[in-house]
Amino acid sequence: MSDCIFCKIVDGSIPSKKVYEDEKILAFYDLEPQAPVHVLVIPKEHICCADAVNEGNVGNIAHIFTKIPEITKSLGLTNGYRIVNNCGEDGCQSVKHMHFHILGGKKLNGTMA
Ligand code: IU
Repeated sequence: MSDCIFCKIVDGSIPSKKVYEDEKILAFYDLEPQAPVHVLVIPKEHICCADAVNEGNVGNIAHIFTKIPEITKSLGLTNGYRIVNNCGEDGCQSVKHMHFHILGGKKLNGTMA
C-alpha cells in the first residue's frame, strides 16, 4: 500500500534496523522501544490488522509464529518475552499494517490493560 509506512519499510524506501527477513516477513527494532528489547514482526503483505486475517493470508501470520523462536533466540530472549498485537481504535493500533510487538530483556509487569 503506497501510503503505509511499514510497506515502505518493507520495500526499503524507509530504512529500518533489521533483525530478520525472509520472503514473507520482516522483523525490525521499534523506533520508540518500550522495553530493553522491542522488535516488531510484520508480514510483508499489507494486512491492516487482526480483523483482516483470512484463509488467504493467514499463512503469512502463521509463518511469523514459526520464526518467532528463532528471532527471539537471536535477540537473547532466553528467559521469555511478550508478544503484543494491537487491533483497531480501542486496541490503540497506531500503524495500520499488522504487526506483533516482541518485548523483553527484563521481567515485564503483569498487567495486560
Ligand atoms: P501500535 O501497536 O500500532 O501502537 O504500534 C506501532 C509501533 O510502531 C510503535 O511502537 C511505534 O514506536 C512503532 N513505529 C516504528 O517503529 N517506526 C515507525 O516508523 C513508526 C512506528 I510511524
